[in-house]
Amino acid sequence: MEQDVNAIAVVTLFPELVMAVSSGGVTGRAIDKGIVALSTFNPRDYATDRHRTVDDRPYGGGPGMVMQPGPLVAAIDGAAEANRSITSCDPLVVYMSPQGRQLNHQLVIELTEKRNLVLVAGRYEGIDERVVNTRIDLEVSIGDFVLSGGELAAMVLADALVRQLPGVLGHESSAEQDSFAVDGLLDCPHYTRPELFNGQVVPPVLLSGDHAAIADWRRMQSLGRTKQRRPELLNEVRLTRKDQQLLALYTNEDGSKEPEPK
Ligand code: 9D3
Repeated sequence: MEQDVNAIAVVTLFPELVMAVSSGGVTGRAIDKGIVALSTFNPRDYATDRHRTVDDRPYGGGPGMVMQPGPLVAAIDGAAEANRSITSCDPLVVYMSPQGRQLNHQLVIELTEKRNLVLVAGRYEGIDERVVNTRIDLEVSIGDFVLSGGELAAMVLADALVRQLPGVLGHESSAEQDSFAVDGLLDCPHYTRPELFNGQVVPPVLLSGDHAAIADWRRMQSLGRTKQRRPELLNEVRLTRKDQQLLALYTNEDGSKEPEPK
């Protein structure tokens, strides 16, 4: 039995869409390294009728179709058991759903604790509520906008999760360096060569070689941009006196200074 593997199984009618996560990038490398096992389970493979039906009309009428409980539960149970044989852990079954708890960094971190994850991606109008009642531990939404199904949401969650697992990122870009992980602030601006591009120069401090001044400038940019763009995030952050000084010195992107609070 393998140790230290995180098994993520996605229950989906569109497995080829979900497996795009495994080709390339940080998540692809994590799979190649054996840190994560990603698999898909298709309810259609568990359908028992001649046409492999997985959806039916909603009781009570109305538009669209609903995923039938039979093939879906069989696929979820198959996924949970396959993950158990990889991890020896009990599953957490997550339904990607517009009615779910909205995904954020905190929830991603919570889910990295679960070695056996089954992500259920719905299609049509959704899944039969009795599947939610009997199989789903948690419902997760990725935000207040309408997708065509749960697959992209499951991929978003899988990507965010995998990059937090130990050994996935090199220390040059460790997960702790991420925006929202460095005490909940937005990232600072980045520059690379050339020094002059389309009439715009690189902020001189970044060319100064003064590492303390560079760190201060980056911190100031993070603080200032967070205050400008996502002020609500600052309510969750404890600012040092130095932070408050840097924030007071911050100049907006339009060159104007922050208006002083009255
Ligand atoms: C237009 C259909 N809507 C009728 C009022 C309901 C609806 C059903 C199925 C809306 C979206 C979906 C498919 N979405 C997901 O499966 C989904 C989702 C999303 O749409 N937004 C944010 N997070 C998620 S997680 C899964």
